[in-house]
Amino acid sequence: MITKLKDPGEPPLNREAPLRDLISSFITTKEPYNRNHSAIPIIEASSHVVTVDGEVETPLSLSVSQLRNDFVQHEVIAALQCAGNRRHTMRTRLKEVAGIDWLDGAVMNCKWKGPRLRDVLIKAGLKERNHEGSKLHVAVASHQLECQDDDYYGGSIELWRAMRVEGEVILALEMNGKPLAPSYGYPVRVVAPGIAGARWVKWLDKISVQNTESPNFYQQHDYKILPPEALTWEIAEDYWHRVPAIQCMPVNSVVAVPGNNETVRLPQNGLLEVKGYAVPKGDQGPVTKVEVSADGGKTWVNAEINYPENYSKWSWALWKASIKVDKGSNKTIYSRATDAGGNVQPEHCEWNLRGIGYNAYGSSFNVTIS
Ligand SMILES: Nc1nc2c(c(=O)[nH]1)N[C@H]1C(S)=C(S)[C@@H](COP(=O)(O)O)O[C@H]1N2
Ligand SMILES: [Mo]
Repeated sequence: MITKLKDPGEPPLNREAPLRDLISSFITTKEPYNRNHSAIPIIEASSHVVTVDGEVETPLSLSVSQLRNDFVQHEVIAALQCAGNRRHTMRTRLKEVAGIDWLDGAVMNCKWKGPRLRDVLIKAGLKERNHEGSKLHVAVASHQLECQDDDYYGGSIELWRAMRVEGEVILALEMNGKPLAPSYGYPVRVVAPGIAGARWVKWLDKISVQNTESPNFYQQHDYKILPPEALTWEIAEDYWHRVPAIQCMPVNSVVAVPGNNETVRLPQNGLLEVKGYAVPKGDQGPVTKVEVSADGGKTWVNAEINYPENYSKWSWALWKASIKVDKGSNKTIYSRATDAGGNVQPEHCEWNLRGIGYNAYGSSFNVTIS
C-alpha cells in the first residue's frame, strides 16, 4: 500500500459550490462539495486492499480488481449530504454552534457504482442468520491517514441496513461513470443512500462486523444531535454516550434562487421565479411535494418538481415555482418539502451544539423585489 499525503502542511479540504451552480444540473458533476477530516491520501489502486473481518466465517482481503470483477456491480443515484449541511442557518437564526459554517451546499446528487456491501458480507460468510432483526453493526474505516480527532476515520451502520437489498448500500468504485477522484474516496468509498455523509467512508480499507458501533471519534463524539440542554462541550461529555449517532438524514429543502439579501427585478407578469432542491428523509423518498411562500409562510404555492427518468427514491429533487409577489423590501421566501413517507419539513428545528440535521423551512431572507 503506497500512501502519501497530498500536502502534509495543508488544512483539510472543505468547500461547497455556490447554490446557483449546484442546482444547475440533476447529476452533480461540477465541483461537488468536499468534507475531509484529514489530508487526501493518494492511493495506488493496484496494491490497495479492503479487509473484511469480525463476525464472519472467512475473513477476506479484497483487492480493487476483485471488488470490481468478483461481484455484481450495482448502480444507484443518491444524494450525499453532510449532516452539518445548513449549519449556517442554525447558528445565525438560532444560536452559535460548533462546526464548519456550511451554507446550503454541502450536498451532491451523483450516480455511484460498485459491489453491494451485502454481497461482500455474504462472501465472507456472515455468521448472523437473522439479518432483519440483527443487533450487529458494520464498522467501516480508512486507516490511510491520521485525522484531526482520531488516528483513523471510521463509522458504522447497522447490519440490518447493510443487508437489505433495497437499502442499496454499495462500495463505490465509480462516481458519475468514472473512477472516484482522490478527494471523493479513490479507489473505494462507502455509499449508504439516505444516511448522513459521515458514514460514507472514503479510502475504505477495513470492514468489520461487530457487536458494537464503530468506536471511532466521528461515530462516538461527533455527528450526533445532542439535546438542547447540552449547551457546552463540557456538558456534552455527559451526553455523547447516551445519544444515538445520526444515520438517516431528515426531509429538507432549500431556496437557492433568489438568495439571501438579493435584489430581484420583478418581470412584467408579476411572478417571481424561485428555485431550489429538496431531499427526502432516509429511505422514505422520493420528495413528492415542495411548497413555496413569498410572504413569510402565510400563503403557499406548489412548486414544479423536475425529475429526469432515472431518478431514484434516494435522489434529490430540483424544483421551481413562479409566485405572485408585490414589490418591496425585506421579503422572506420559504420552501417546504414533503416526501413519499409523508414527512413534512418543519417550520422550526431545535438547536443542537454541533449544528447537525438542520431542516427548518428552506429560506431566503431580506430579499428585495424591485
Ligand atoms: N476517510 C474519510 N471518509 C469520510 C470523511 C473523512 O474525513 N475521511 N468525511 C465524511 C463526511 S463528514 C462527509 S460529509 C463525506 C463527504 O464526502 P465528500 O468529501 O465526497 O463530499 O465523506 C465522509 N467520509
Ligand atoms: Mo459530514
